[in-house]
Amino acid sequence: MSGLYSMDAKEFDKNLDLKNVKPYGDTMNDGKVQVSFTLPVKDDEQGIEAAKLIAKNMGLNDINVAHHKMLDKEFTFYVVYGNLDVGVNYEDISVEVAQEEIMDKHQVEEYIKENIKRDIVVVGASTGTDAHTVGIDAIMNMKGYAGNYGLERYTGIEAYNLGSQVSNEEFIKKAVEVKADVLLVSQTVTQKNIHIENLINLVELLEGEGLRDKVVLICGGPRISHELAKELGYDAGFGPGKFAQDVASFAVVEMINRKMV
Ligand code: B12
Repeated sequence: MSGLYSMDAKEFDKNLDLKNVKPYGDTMNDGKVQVSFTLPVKDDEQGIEAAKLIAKNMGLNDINVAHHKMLDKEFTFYVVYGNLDVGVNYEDISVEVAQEEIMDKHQVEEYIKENIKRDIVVVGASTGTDAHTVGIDAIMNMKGYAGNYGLERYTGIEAYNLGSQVSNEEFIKKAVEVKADVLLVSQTVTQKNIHIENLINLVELLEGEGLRDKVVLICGGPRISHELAKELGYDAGFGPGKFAQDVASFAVVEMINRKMV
């Protein structure tokens, strides 16, 4: 065979360089990415060209608008493929995580029994104007999420899930009433940074009432990272792909570290 068909797989770059990691598409270091976005323009040739230029401004080469679909008369959705030439130094990256060692449900229950020696009280809610309940339910509800039981099922945890659109004042009132050890706040809507304002407001109210140091304060949601949570005055933050055992592992160890028992 000759030409294109005789190309040997060995000709492709196979070298993984962790000091310059690039997206992987078909072969190592090809830098292939897919991005999608909406432009407030008509779905026509001019719009497609605009989408290509946007991708170019993002630093992509070899650009291909793979899909364009009218959402409304003046709005179009684009899916664009391209190559990225620049990589990142993976070895230089360090990320602070809430808890290095995650216990499973059984281990958390044993930890509470052996170290805390009483039930711990957890109060959670989706606070402020936020109506999204699925995140806090995933962490707290008996049936849990994606095969991971929620805190309500844990022996040694007394869990109160207040639901959504709970004001910070109501949230604190319930926490005081049930003598909460751990507060869990879920925030999903981030438009105009509304989640930041609401999360900060809760910390300020807790500080005002002299309660901040008496609880383990944790937030979570699709745009929450541990780093952001710490910045806002929380003890920990959890984003997508985190489950009850992640939160519980952090909370029980934090209670012991802070001598809250
Ligand atoms: C379902 C849904 C709704 C439902 C909610 C119903 C309900 N009972 O929850 C309804 C229709 C009510 C709704 C309304 C709105 N929604 Co909505 N919604 C969604 C949708 C489709 C799914 C969210 C979800 O359930 N995810 C599944 C859960 C399991 O994931 P999660 O929340 O990330 O939770 C995980 C982690 O983040 C973490 N976690 C979450 N919370 C917590 C808390 C703690 C303590 C811890 C430790 C961990 C943790 O653990 C979970 C499990 O791993 C998303 C789009 C999407 N596909 O994500 C939009 C989305 C969240 N909604 C959005 C918007 C804009 C709205 C509205 C403003 C729309 C409008 N203009 O009216 C309103 C807001 C209403 C309000 N006042 O809050 C935007 C948010 C954009 C943004 N970043 O701000 C999204 C992203 C859609 C989009 N692409 O525009 N929505």
